[in-house]
Amino acid sequence: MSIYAAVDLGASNGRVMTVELAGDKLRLDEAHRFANRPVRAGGTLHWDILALYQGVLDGLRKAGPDIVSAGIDSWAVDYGLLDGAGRLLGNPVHYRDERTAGIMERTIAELGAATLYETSGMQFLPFNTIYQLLAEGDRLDAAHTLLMIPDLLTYWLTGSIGAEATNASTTGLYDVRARAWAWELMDRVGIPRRIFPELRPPGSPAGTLRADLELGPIPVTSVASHDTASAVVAVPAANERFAYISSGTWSLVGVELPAPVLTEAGRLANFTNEGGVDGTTRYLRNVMGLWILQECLRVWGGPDLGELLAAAERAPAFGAVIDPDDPSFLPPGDMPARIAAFCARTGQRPPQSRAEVVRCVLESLALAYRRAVRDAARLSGHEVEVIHVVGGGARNELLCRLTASACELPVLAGPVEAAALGNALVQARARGEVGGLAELRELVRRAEPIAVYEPEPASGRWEEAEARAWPAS
Ligand code: LFR
Repeated sequence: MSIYAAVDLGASNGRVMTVELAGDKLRLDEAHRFANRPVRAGGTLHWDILALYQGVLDGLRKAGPDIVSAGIDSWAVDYGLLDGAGRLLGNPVHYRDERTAGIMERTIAELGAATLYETSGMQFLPFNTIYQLLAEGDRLDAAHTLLMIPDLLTYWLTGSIGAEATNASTTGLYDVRARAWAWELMDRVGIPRRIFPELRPPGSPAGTLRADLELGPIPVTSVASHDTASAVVAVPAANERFAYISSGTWSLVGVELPAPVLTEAGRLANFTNEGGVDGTTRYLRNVMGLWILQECLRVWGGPDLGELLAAAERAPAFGAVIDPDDPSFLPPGDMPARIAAFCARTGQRPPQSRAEVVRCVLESLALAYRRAVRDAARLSGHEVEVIHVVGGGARNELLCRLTASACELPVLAGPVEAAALGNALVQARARGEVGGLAELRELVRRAEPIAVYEPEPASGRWEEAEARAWPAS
């Protein structure tokens, strides 16, 4: 029996889970959970990286001395910069900070969207690392090393420096076909090559815990450190013909492919090619996700989510719908007001009550999923028979039901802690305890409860609603 510690950092909280593997049995327990509270200081929105690191340390302590290894995954695109002595230069900035405003557009105007996409295969999101680095300006002069968030925390734990590949693939400075840093693209945009450490494939050793932590000489593994990559490892799929929705603050909606798809049609549909384990590609689109609902709850002063969802269930179906990916929903703020503004722009009566707002958000997400699943299948030629929903959103029964009906496909929901499971399974594999992706997925399928949602018969109402939120398409 082996116990792994999986550190999974999300946009609203971090978790340290222990995953026990004994033969073909898996057991998942939460050792520690802590809030991730971004801090606005001097007009810039930051991550509180030291609080996160402290949470990781507390969690590893609680996970206990019996763990055989540890690994960290987190959201993507964000980073810390180190000076030549390995000291952090400034607190990492949150990708939702507005310092990147206009930079993506300027870069596209200078280089052409096709050039950027051909190399990186990345969808165009204003916060991609490449645009954040361009926003740094001459602050980059002092930088010696760039470390993505999980690599930075790993460095503090072990002293070992490297760039884990699944997360590197989200920078926009990674050559998705060569699976290497895109040196020439860096030269063209003027980002110094010297700051990028050597790449590490997921599953690589990343040192052992420093002695001064007094946690024992536990090995750390560079897992699939982009949380979405880890979550997709733990999709309990029985065969390849599936789409996934990794559902948390974001919803990452797409298919798993053996190679990237770099077509113009895919670029125009804003599909991304992110690196996965075993050379797989996650061909997906970012859908704004439960973020919109989380921000509504914050603005409303934190009402009970269960009660609101029950009220949303009873609210009238197919009222107003929004395009969740409208740029107005990206920064933190008053989402109910922004939803009303979107409805006014598209000639719809805004939702009146909180329950109607929640219903509007969930139906709109289901519609965005329908569009993304269909686009993913069409653009890649990959057949989809079932949708796996993993992550916290798998708990949202109403959303899962709406998703099945909107997509006209069965939805299999679970596991909720997919990222932590995927994280631990890659560690187990690095120790030679388990085999290929199919075997990992079978372990999850046997161990974790999965809820099944069948679609309601097609009624034409989703098409009608889609035309209201996406009038141009
Ligand atoms: C999900 C996620 C997405 C990424 C977004 C920002 O947690 O990692 O995959 O696009 O966060 O980093």
